[in-house]
Amino acid sequence: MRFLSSLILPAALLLGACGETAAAPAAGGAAVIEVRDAFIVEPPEGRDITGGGMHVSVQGGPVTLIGARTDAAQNVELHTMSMENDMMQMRKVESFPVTEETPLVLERGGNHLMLFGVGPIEAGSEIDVILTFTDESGTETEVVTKAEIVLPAG
Ligand SMILES: [Cu+2]
Repeated sequence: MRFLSSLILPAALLLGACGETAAAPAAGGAAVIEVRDAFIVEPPEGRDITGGGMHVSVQGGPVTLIGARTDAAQNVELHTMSMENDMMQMRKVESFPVTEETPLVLERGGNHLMLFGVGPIEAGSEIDVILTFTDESGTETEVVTKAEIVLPAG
């Protein structure tokens, strides 16, 4: 029952945020997605590009993260980060898989969200980030999560 109780909180947040049961399983018992620890890094002074991350897990079948958006940014992309020729390279991708065995971790220095055209956001505040997933049947599900604005590392 410990796992079940961990699912209740995000669902309750969703209900409060938008009145939709976005994290609830679709008809037919589809996957249940849990998003936690979402964050967006406060952009440096004078910049409107920044990164963010979160932890996404799923029960009941694999899903695919195919997009993210927020009122706080004009555009949000999914990026990978890897070492190529001794250089850290970021690359835009169309999606990230999430399975029961392998949760999706978006983080600084790894796979991440990249936000462009970011409006004024301050460390310590929270913004809604809307994530779009598809399941194996192609059904789209939106999950709204609260992302904390955090200070740049170092
Ligand atoms: Cu990036």
